[in-house]
Amino acid sequence: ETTPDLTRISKYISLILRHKPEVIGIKLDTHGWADVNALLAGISRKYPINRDILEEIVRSDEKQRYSFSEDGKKIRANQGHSIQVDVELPVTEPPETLYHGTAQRFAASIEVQGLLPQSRLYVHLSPDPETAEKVGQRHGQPVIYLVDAGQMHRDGYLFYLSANGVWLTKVVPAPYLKRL
Ligand code: HQG
Repeated sequence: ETTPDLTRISKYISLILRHKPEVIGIKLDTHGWADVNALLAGISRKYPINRDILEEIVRSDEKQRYSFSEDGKKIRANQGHSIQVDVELPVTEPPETLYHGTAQRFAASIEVQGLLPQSRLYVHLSPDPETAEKVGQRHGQPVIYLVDAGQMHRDGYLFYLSANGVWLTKVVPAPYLKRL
């Protein structure tokens, strides 16, 4: 379990590694990697941190949001980016059904437009309804959709599985959605 302080630092790391590396004046490479020493130097202007604390955050993260490179010199977010990076997600055959949790207030729009990636690179899908409910709760009164991933796959849509078990796809057209 991460302490509240580590959670705050982890949120800052998510901001940097997924959305705005410029807040600490660093750049991500094309595969989303940041230099660990540059990240530590940047974060330390705001929060006390060192390599051990960073390793503890990565190790204990309940969603396994980050990975170190094999040599330990680089770090990246496994998914969730809004900036254009290629984290080398493997194209993976999805299970027949995946789930998407969202808020009630988005339902009308989703049922017309389908699921769109909005500010992120992909639509995020969950492997089970319990996880989807947690994702939906972040936005308000949760609503869960069943995604006919098997049919999408047969129709040629690509699915990717992130290193931390989140399913990603570019869009989910409305006909593949069913409200749970
Ligand atoms: C909604 C968390 C209206 C969509 C989670 C969602 C996830 C539409 C919101 C990850 C729409 C975008 C991503 C449409 C989609 N009309 N609303 N046509 N299409 N939406 O946060 O999936 O803790 O970008 O339903 O666990 O909620 O950050 O996506 O409600 O894996 O690591 O637009 O973030 O992980 O919201 O969450 P988000 P998300 P972390």
